Amino acid sequence: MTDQIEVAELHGQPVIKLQTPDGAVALVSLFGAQVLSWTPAGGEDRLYLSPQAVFDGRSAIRGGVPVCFPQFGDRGPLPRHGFARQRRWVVSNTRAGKEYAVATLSLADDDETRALWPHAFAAEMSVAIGGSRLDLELEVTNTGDAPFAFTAALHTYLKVREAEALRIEGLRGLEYTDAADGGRLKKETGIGVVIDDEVDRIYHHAPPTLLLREDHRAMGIHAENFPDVVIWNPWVDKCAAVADMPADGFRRMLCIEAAAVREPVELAAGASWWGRQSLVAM
Ligand code: TA6
Repeated sequence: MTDQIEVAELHGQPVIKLQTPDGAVALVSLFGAQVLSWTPAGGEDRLYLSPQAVFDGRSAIRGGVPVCFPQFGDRGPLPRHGFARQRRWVVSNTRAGKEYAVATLSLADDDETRALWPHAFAAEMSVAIGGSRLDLELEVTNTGDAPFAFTAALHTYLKVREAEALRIEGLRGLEYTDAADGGRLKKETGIGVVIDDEVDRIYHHAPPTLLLREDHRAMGIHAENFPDVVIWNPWVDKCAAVADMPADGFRRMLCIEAAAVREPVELAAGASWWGRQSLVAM
């Protein structure tokens, strides 16, 4: 590795630490290929990591950017959000330059994954930082000889100053599935989505760029090849029922997830798919 990329530990779990000369830093857990922390140059950590997150190398880690693959949520027979977030990935590539640092982690099928999901695959998660940007890319290749389908998401937990005081722009006019209201299909009418109750929505055919506005700061969120965007905040009651989050944790987080959920991705033998989410701190 380079002096900008090193192996470190967080709560006893191995992480890759990426740094750039301008002061940007990210921590990526090998468990789940999960970004746990991202501080843009000259800024503060913009990802939420629950102070009650469990780091036992088995449980899903609450916060950062969990990789949901090959199943989003409960939309299928697999464990919730698939198995990728609870597998140990390996570092397959690292690169760094004056303005960037990037690490790629890989996961392939093995006896355990095939027992859950009988397909041969290779997944790569690339994490790049530099300046005010975080670029995340998930690539999936069908390494078997039969087609398969999957759903996926980058389940990004953004750290917010006060959930009730933010606004998400760019979703007006979109259809969404309201998972907090029995999965009803609705249409977004608000200019900006605000959080003042439980929100668990899958917006379809999302535009490539959204803006999260907060008091005195903002975040640009750009997605490619992920047609859906999931907005999630558990609010008071659901948050109280989440064991690895403090009771007031919902005030400090908002998930804005780049997702491919409504239409599963179909991959022919030998074919690859990739999806990307970029965050730009402002
Ligand atoms: O992406 C939103 C969601 O599917 C919610 O329904 C919510 O329960 C959340 O993910 C967290 O899931 P988890 O399995 O990590 O507790």
